[in-house]
Amino acid sequence: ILTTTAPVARRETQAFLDQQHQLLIDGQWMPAASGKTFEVTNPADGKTIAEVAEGDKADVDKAVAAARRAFETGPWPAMTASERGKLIWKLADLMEQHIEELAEIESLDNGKPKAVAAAADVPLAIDLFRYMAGWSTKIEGTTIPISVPYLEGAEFHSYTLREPVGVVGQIIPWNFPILMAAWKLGPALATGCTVVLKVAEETPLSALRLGHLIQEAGFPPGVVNIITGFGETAGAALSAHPDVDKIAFTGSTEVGKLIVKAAGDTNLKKVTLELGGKSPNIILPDADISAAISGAANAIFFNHGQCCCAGSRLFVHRSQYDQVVEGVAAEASKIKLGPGMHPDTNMGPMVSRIQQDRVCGYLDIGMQEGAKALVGGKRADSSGYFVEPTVLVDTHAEMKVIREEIFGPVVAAVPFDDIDEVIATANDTIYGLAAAVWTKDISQGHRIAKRLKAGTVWMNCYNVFDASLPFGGYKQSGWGREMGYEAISLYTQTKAVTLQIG
Ligand code: TXE
Repeated sequence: ILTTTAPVARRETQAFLDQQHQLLIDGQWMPAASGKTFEVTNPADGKTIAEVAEGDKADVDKAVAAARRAFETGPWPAMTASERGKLIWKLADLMEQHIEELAEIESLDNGKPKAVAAAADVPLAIDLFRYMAGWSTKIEGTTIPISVPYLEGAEFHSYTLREPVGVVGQIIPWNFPILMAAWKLGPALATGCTVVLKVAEETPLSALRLGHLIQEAGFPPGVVNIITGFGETAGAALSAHPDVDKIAFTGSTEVGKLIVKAAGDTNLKKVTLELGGKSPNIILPDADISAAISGAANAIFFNHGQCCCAGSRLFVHRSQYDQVVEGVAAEASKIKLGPGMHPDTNMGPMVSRIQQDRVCGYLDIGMQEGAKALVGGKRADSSGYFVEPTVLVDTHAEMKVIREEIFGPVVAAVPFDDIDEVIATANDTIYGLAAAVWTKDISQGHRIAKRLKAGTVWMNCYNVFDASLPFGGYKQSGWGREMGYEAISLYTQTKAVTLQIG
């Protein structure tokens, strides 16, 4: 672990952290109705960096009422699609002016290297908003020729309208705080919905900063409301709220199921879910081995393995197995752990003590069940929540480290002998978020891509994202898709209008 002191945050970042952090409801910053607050810590050293309002059901009720008002009356529904698009674009411009500050907030709050947040998280969020700003003016219905058998001779004109679903509750996790906020807010705003955003309790800060920029951009009050608070209180109140038309959730499969249940028990609100994964990364014998090795390391170690699409199961053809596994282990041992603010840090801490314990718990169980760590295998000795990048071998199909999502920098390597076998094993999971295949035989690659049960398949690459590419899961990795036109379609609903002519 890099022990030299990391640079302090810039003046504007520190000034933001020192503020009193409140809830954004109806265009106003306000304390929680209960008056409660909670502390936000820097996972690199466990120290408190900010204190935020602890919103719960009473605040969610207020926020939903504000979002409802903003959806039904006032400036937002009267705005043209072009005006909405301009506001979203303006928000992206404002974010661009604050990249460094947003990246620092993200690094201090989540633990990720500032350089990564400045090169990936924040620019991807900006790009998402611009992409979605473009969609606002392109949401169209169709005209449909109809002939009704029991009304012979009658003439009709039928068309569809694509209308916003309404008031949307959005619940996001801590692994990519600002990017997840963008993935959720972008399509909601482009389609004319209004939002109550419940951010993760571990990482509320960048979304709060975004809230200030949303106000600066000029969004009408109530269009975006931001609640900081806990899942069991604020999150649960939002998902059970009778006046919320849709919940968009990213998080654990376990909580995803609670959201579906809450929707079913209340108003059958629409639900989209982006949940866990246990993504297979398959290296065929003819692959470019050095590219595959660094790709496999990136697949699992990017964002400290705290990615829903992390390549956590590495399948390598037996003929290349030793070389690849040793190569990935060598990459792992080169990774410098340190505070996200340190310029030499390659990997920061886990987001929280809980997450560190969860990951280390999996490592312990894995070793008890017979797995061996070629490199890593334990927490790093520090007051921060660090876990050593780990490559596990000697695993077998029934181990927890093979079956369950670890959500840390831990890859389990498994050798295979033939393609049918590896596809069957790769698909032998309750999840289906992402998968990858490395080969020079492109036809073979496409054939395998078709057979993998996953919402994303990467070929000769990993972790490639674009605002225009739909992202989401097969099986228990979720419902619906984020980004691309699919996200727009999931924030709208279709109305069929029919006129009898003459
Ligand atoms: O997730 P939670 P946690 C997976 C990953 C990780 C595990 C647990 O395997 O180890 O989940 O992480 C809110 N009603 N992923 O505990 O609890 C919560 O406040 C409504 C995968 O952090 O699912 C937060 O805002 N909301 C994942 C959000 O749900 C509730 C990203 C996510 O928290 C709630 C994160 C409730 N009853 C974790 N309980 C991915 N798909 O990327 C909690 N929340």
